[in-house]
Amino acid sequence: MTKKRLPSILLVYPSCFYYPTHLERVEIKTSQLWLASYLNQFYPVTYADFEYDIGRPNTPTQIKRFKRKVRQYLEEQAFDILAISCWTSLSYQATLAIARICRDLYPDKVIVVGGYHPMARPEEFITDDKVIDYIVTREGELALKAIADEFHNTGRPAEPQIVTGPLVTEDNFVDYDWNLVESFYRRNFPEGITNNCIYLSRGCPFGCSFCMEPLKERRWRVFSPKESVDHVMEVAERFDLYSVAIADACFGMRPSWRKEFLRLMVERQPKFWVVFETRAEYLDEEDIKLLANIKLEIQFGLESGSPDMLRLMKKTRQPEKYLRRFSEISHLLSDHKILHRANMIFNHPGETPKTLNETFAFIDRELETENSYLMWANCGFMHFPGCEIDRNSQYYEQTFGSRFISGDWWKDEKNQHEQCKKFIPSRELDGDNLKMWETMQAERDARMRDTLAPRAFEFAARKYFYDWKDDYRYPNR
Ligand code: B12
Ligand code: SF4
Repeated sequence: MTKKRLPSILLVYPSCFYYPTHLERVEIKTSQLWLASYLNQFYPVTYADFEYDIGRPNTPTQIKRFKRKVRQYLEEQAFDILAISCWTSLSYQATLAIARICRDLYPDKVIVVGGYHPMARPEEFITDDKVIDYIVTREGELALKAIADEFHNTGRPAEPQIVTGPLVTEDNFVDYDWNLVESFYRRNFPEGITNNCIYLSRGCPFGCSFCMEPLKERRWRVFSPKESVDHVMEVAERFDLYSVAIADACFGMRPSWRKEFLRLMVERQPKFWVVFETRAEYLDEEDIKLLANIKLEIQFGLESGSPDMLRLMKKTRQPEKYLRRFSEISHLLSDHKILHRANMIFNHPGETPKTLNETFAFIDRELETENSYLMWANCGFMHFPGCEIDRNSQYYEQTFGSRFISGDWWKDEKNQHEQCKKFIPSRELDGDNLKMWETMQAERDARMRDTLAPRAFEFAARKYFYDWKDDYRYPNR
């Protein structure tokens, strides 16, 4: 009996169409690499990132050229299963374009898509020409393995199938296989990269209105503290990184894990910056004292300073306590000279002049602290499909007069970054009032800069607010 050749998987990050080129690109796509690392234990896997290797096209002519290059790439590449990661909705058009080119070239190859957009809108991948065979929602590891296991028996299914990816438990957590991105890395970043993101855990027990994470199973799963520290050290050393960002949906949820991880991390005395995002409830004074010993930036998805908005965002059931806790932790962090950042969302559905005033009153109170290490990252609401707001849009429309004016923007041939921001939060914040938050923020720009301690000011100018480099306080101007 002849032994069957193992099916090979080409895992592609498709790039985005109509997404401005000046906006940052993510150098190494962590979700795709982790997925590839799992599959590579069983099947030959190739990692490809078309955003870097081909480009991010913005005009019909550039898209034509992109498609030509994709065709050439697929003609030259040996594979049995094309696995496309439509990780964000921004990649919807590119995903379909690549799938169609592949189908045109190879009527018999299996095409699979997975990622957040297939989870938000699985039916949008079942097109009249039925080019895609499997649409995987949630986590991809076990579902893709099952498809590859059956490849020689089933080939292409007669009809497109929507598959719910089973939960990946800790037993199935694998180490990151950085060798899979080695040639991609050397080709695209000959001078190296400064930062890389890594996940140490999966799952989030919260249900924020604007986030898609709650569509997945919420169970928190994590590498052991020792393994986690090893992973952080390994990636930093391998790529000689300036910083490593832990990009977990919910970093440090279990206190015993967090304390052990932080202790071991500090013990290793990293020379690089460590960045993570968490909630103020997940830190205490003991952690903060310990963390003062390494180069660290902590981000908080604070989102709003208005109790009504925090309730609506489903960020917390006890907004007053949540805000108090943030203030306490932020002051402790500043006392220990630890850089931290509050990420804020303005104009979320239901936002009104009253809630904006509440948020800026909260910010004003925090801005009374001199020599602060707290930086503010203020952002307008971006509407992405798949979250609670998207599923309950009628509630927001009827209750607040919210208007989702850009419809299914991910299908439009227009600037996607602008389209996803076209949105009216409430009757009161329509027309000229739409930019009210930006005016209120501009009134505080100088204060947000001047209350920072010199080290925090310099850090913020280098990393986030480049125009601050012209300020007299910036060293060696
Ligand atoms: C980390 C993260 C980032 C990091 C990415 C770092 C990196 N190196 O890749 C950073 C901060 C850079 C980032 C940026 C952005 N992000 Co982001 N991010 C996340 C976050 C927190 C990840 C969650 C996580 O824990 N992943 C762990 C891994 C294991 O799970 P996973 O990513 O889901 O991957 C699994 C599945 O998706 C599936 N899968 C993925 N690909 C494929 C392919 C196939 C074939 C199959 C079968 C399965 C499959 O299997 C994977 C492994 O299990 C999520 C969710 C959140 N809470 O906010 C948002 C999220 C993904 N981001 C989102 C957005 C919108 C963005 C930005 C556009 C934001 C912006 N304003 O610029 C950019 C776009 C970046 C880009 N690539 O162009 C949205 C996407 C929503 C949507 N409908 O598109 C999310 C869901 C947040 C939200 N609003 O709900 N992000
Ligand atoms: S925003 Fe953060 S805390 Fe909220 S559901 Fe998403 S991952 Fe969880």
